[in-house]
Amino acid sequence: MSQKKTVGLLLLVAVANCSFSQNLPVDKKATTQTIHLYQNLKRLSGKGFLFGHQDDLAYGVGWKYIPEKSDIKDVTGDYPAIYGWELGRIELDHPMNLDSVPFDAMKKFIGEGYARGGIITISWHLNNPLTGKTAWDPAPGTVASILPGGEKHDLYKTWLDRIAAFILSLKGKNGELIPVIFRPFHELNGNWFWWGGKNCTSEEIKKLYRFTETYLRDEKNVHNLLYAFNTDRFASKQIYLERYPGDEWVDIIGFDIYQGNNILRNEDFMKEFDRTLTDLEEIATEKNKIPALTEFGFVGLPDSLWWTKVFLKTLQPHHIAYVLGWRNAGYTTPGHADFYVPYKGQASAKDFVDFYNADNTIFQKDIAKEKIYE
Ligand code: BMA
Repeated sequence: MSQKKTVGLLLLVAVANCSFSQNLPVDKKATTQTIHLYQNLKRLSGKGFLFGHQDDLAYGVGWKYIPEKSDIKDVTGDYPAIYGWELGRIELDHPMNLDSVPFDAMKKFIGEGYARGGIITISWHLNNPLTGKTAWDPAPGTVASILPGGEKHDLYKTWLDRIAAFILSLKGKNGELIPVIFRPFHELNGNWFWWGGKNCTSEEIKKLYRFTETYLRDEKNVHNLLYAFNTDRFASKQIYLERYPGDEWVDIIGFDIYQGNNILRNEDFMKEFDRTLTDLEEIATEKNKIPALTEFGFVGLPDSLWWTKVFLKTLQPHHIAYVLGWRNAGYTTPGHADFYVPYKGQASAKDFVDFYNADNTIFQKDIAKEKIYE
């Protein structure tokens, strides 16, 4: 081959490599199914958005652990496309998480959702490693204490060992590892968690994010994770990016937003939601990341038309890959509603069916057709 031809061929390979690598997750050793999940999430972002629900198969309003039951299925006849789960307390080797979901049962539910062609995402409200209290104990110095050189660093590594063991135990029917969207240190711009806002510096949390990922990937050989970076509501793109660990550490970018707590009126919610979605999508385009609404909800769903007139109406012009409704804990104390998707007979259930039937919402039956792991 002439020198000219060789150079030409090398150039071609380099260009092909370069554009290909932009369509790969940040873990260079990600499993085949994880790569496919990433690429299909990207592909589907333009088409519609996947609907997800936290703890969907474990319990709902008025029930717990009934095989194949789901509040979403009771209302629509279909399961969600995304299943959210929570690992808080696994770090302590407890048999169940902070919401009393046994990890063994969770593993089974994860297998079921994956077998149906659904997607798994996992959050982690890990305890405070410095004080031994909960995730909501914002003691100063906690993040610094678990970074390399810190007094609780070795303890934190044992916690990550348990996370790794769980993630590596998730297998499909052919023994393949089940891909998981992992979103550690969520809502990190708020002040309520020990890893959040003013409770540590931006540099500290970025270091922690990078350490966590490096340890899981390079020490524990975990290669079935996509990494989701996620804030709470945010005031500007600049604020969103203050604690962002860097493009080479993140696959999915998202934020959490709730109506009911501090945004009461539909109009105010819609305005804020639309602006944050626009900001997120701009960042996602600039950085070539997948945008997602990593948690949302209107506590108790008092507005019977909320799904179509507020939520869908605002989402429609956007290109978010998925949305995750928070857990249906039920009526935790009499009269105190703690649920975010409708159950059968709930005031917004009928409207949720219209939402389900809209062209751009994707639930289980639709996602199964997409064969996202192939
Ligand atoms: C929070 C609430 C808590 C729960 C935690 C972890 O936002 O729903 O009740 O313990 O998530 O799932």
